Amino acid sequence: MVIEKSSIQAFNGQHSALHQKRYEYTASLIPNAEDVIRKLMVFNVAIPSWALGTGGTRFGRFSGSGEPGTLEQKLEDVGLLHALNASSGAISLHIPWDIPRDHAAIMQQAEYLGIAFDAVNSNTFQDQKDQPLSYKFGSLQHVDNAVRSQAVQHNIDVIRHGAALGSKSLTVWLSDGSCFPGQLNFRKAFQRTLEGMHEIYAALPDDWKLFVEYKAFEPNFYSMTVGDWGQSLLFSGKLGPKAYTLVDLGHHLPNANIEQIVSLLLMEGKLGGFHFNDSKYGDDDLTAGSMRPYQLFLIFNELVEGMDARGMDHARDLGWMIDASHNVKDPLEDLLQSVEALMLAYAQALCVDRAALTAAQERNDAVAAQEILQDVFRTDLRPLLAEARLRKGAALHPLHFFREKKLRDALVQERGTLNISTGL
Ligand SMILES: [Mn+2]
Repeated sequence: MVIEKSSIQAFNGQHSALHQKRYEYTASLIPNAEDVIRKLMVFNVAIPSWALGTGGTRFGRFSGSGEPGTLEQKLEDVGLLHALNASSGAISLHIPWDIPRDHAAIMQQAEYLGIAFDAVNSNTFQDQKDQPLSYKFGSLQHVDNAVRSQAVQHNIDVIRHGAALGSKSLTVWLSDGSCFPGQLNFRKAFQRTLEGMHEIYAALPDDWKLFVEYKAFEPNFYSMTVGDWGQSLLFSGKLGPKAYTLVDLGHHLPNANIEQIVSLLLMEGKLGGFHFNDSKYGDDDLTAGSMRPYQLFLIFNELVEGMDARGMDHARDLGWMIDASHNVKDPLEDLLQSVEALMLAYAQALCVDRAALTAAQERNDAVAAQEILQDVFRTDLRPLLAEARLRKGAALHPLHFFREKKLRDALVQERGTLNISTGL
């Protein structure tokens, strides 16, 4: 399904008078409003191919209707999101759930939709049909060299698929670890994993990055072989300059100070990218910004400060991805909400009075520092986001448009009710 530009323009026309009023007022409050809008216009968050269908838990999955059943349909869905918000111009593929059959055709479709291929993701946390050896006791950490080789080869295959599509990075998330004390020799598991990672690293094209994602627990409940940012940093440091740590917001123990982690990884030049989501308890895979919007803002505040300190390009130098699972919401509506929350947190971070904050820090003025941050956080910047969309020909209110035009009903009409998406 392709959204006609004229349909978006007509929708925007209906809402333009109110938007103009709100925008002018907001811009009058923000000294660098034009700069913020320019940066928002070039910022994109990659959509994971596995989040376009309804997700599930180990207890059940309640599939929706009109889900994308093929990679082509997944690209169409991302194209639809991007047409509405102008900020979802990339897709992050998961192999083997989304193996392209015809790379050239897929690239042509993506180009038509204005979609780039972000990081490709390998999967050694499940056994696939026809796979000779099992990952039940890990992949790269496995005591059996044959299992480790199989996992290495899979990652190299994923790189090949990505390279054929113009991807520039591989994300490796390992479920390796142990469920019981004594099950695993931690040091040997680390060393075996490192050895495998070296082989994968050696297969990276020159202009590629390897993202080492960590997770505190689940599916292993006693130890994870890449369990936290320190362990990930150890791996990425030992691997070399193309290896980076990837931060998934849901992969920490409760109350972790993620903004501080981000700041220090940036300082070391080892922050590679993000998986955005939100959580109340653990890896809950909820909509970004739905639980802790202030924390999301604080994370972006450190990102902007840290990237500016290193002269980095906000839009291009880090990998920005969503990693979420939509169990009860329409996946497309949920993704629109997530991207909006991320753009808002980014806009807020861009509006922080950096000089005033630094001055407050230098005089140990905790009260002023809090006021500076909370003043921005409590200012409604949504009109700046809408203005950035308007200037790019996207919808003033993507979610309203999606509902008003009954886009899910149209997808169900087109695809039927039984189409089930591959993914979590
Ligand atoms: Mn993730």
